[in-house]
Amino acid sequence: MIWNRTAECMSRDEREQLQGRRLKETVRRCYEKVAFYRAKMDAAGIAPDDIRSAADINLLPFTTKEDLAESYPFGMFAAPMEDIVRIHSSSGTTGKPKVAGYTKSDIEVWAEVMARTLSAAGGGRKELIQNAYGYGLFTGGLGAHYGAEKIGATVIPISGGNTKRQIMIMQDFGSTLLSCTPSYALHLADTARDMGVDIRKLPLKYGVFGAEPWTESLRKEIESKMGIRATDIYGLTEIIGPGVAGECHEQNGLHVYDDHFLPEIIDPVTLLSVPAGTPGELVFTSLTKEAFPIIRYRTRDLSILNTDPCPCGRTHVRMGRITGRTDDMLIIRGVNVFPSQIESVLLEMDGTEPHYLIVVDKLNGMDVLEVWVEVSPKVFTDEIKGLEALEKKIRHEIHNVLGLTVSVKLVEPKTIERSEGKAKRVIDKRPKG
Ligand code: DLL
Repeated sequence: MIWNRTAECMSRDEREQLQGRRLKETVRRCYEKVAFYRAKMDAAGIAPDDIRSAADINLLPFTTKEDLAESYPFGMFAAPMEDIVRIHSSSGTTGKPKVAGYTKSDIEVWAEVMARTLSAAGGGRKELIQNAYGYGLFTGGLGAHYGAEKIGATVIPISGGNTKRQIMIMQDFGSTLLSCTPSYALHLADTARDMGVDIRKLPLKYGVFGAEPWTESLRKEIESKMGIRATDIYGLTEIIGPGVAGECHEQNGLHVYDDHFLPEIIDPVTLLSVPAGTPGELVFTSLTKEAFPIIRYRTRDLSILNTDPCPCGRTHVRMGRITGRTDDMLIIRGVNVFPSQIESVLLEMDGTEPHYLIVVDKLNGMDVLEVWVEVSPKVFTDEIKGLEALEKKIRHEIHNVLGLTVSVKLVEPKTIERSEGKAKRVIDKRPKG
């Protein structure tokens, strides 16, 4: 279902006009209220009046994660604290967390884009939404919660974790839509199987999965294990949280809610904008946020934009699934490696489970990459010969994709730690610097 036909299906021209007007307001707000933007724009010789249309976005300087760290926690806020009704932050595994503030109007915008995302995924008033994104400072739980209420669905605010209870609730309440990270969805599916519950026979129909990178193969795996349609949802704390973009039933790219968030792709080396259809780093400018407006934010997420019309009728620009992050990219003996490339190989392989870990280290000055992968219980009980053949096959396939020789360690079922939120797939033990 299309939640807001006026906004989601307007003509490209109309939307560009709207983006232009909103961009002008945002730039003026930033310039007047945030010292950081005023200083940056002054240094670049740009005044708010120089911005006349959405195309003028190119004139503006970028904002980076480092800029946010310097203004931690509230330095980028453009509204007085008494107008800010909520604060969220990212987990901040590297350095200080990123902090976002919301006015009442920002919360309303967020609920709106989440309502669009959940509707696009299949959600409606009749759905029972088991929201297993974590509630708390993380944006996932409350973001999805407000969207679910806005569409009039029934929310089960179960949050992440307590996996067996999740399965019990799913059975007893008859949840029809599950929202969580894809890695947690997989863990839920496996736990259900161990409990003797066949999720495919339950009322569950839809999954709205995001907050971490996942591949098309993992989608297929989850869809078949759960008997659902799984769609991708993207977002980040700095822009609003979940709901910056979401997939529809076509499952062919995520509709970017570009009446609220203006996307660009840049070449991460030259920092120049590239046309739709060229892969690169995603950059977003918020168009309607009050408390924490943000201009040309470099996400470090790698994607591609697609302006072709979608058969669903929505006219938003679409972004491809995130293929990696500029800072996720491992450089192994000079070869660029994205964890998603390894995931795709593993998921195509018979005899392995979709649970893996990439361990990188330096041995005698050489980078070494080891892929740990769980084998399925059946294969594990096979003879050694079978295991050796499987290991060799994986090594060979990875070599085909990456052009790199890696070592493969087959591990027993259930030895790799399961995640209840964002999975950690890479352990880099190499000394920093
Ligand atoms: O993860 C917001 C979110 C919650 C999105 C629930 C979707 C669902 P952060 O914790 O700030 O916010 O992390 C943002 O997570 O820059 C990406 O690198 C990654 N990410 C988010 N969604 C996807 C996705 C939330 N669908 C960072 N595919 C982003 C790949 C994703 N990566």
